Amino acid sequence: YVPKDSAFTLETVVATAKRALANRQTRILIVDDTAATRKLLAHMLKVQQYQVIEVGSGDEALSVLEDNPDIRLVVSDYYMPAMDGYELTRRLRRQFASNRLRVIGVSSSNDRMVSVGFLKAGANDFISMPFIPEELQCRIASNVETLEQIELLHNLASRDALTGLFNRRHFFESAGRLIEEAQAKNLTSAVAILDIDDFKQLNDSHGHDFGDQALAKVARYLAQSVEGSGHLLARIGGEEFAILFPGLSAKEAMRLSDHIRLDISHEILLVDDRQITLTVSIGVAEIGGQGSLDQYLVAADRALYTAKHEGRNCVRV
Ligand code: GH3
Ligand code: MG
Ligand code: MG
Ligand code: MG
Repeated sequence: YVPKDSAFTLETVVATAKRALANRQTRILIVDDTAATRKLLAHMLKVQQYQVIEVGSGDEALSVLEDNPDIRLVVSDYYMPAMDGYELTRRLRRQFASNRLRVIGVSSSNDRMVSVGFLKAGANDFISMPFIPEELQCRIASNVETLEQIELLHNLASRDALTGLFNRRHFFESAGRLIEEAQAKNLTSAVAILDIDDFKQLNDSHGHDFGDQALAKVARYLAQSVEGSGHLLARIGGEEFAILFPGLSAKEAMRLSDHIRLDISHEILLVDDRQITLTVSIGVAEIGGQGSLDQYLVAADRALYTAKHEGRNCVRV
């Protein structure tokens, strides 16, 4: 079920991801000690609209990759004087999983074991030289497609189907890293749990589908309020959302949360041609010391309980 006219439905998320993938020019690194081969490979790929970087050794390849994390594919020669293609592939695999970086070996050796050596070292594919241009292009395209499919799946797995917001799984996966980054700068973070007030009543009076659409509207509204802020928003339960405020104190998070609360209470939501208003209650907790995210969420949940108890449509810490 996809709610009407929400900018954050799963369908639009998928469409946006696909468009982004189609527009992105995949960056490819070519590693070969022979300049002529390098140029030939680079030319064949550039005519296919790929962005190509060329280097002459394994060491250069490693340092270029370090500076260019957006390189997604490496085409490596086998025989090179200092570090051969197997060794480069093994080193790459220690740093980058196959779902992040594809490696394709190339060699003009007549020894068919070279392709086996590359695959054993962790390469995804192999091309014999002299290559047929179509074969090169097809193998590159197929590896790029695999990367794109992985990215699309990753995107889908981190989203909630009704609202298109990040889901609980993604929230827990990402929050830890954001909190640690803030801690490294000696900053606290804060977390808020938002729960729609009397939502059961809305379902009871208008039906579950109507409730779903209202939820999608609130989600869209929340997404707009955190857009570009660096705050992490997710739908963590039925009509519950969480926002992580990395690097903020509870006081700052409360101020922002109260803005959101007030704005939602003033917003007239158009659901199924009906105008409704909703309110939310919010519990905030500061993330300071060594506790786990779970513990802080429990604290935020307690604050939320207090907010509900003290009349709803308010923020408590
Ligand atoms: P309170 O102000 O105390 O939060 O009251 P409430 O009615 O919102 O709270 P309660 O937790 O008792 O009920 C939440 C309701 O939200 C129950 C459930 O039917 C509804 N709900 C949860 N997830 C969904 C959903 O995905 N779609 C719809 N339509 N309703 C949902
Ligand atoms: Mg060579
Ligand atoms: Mg609830
Ligand atoms: Mg509720």
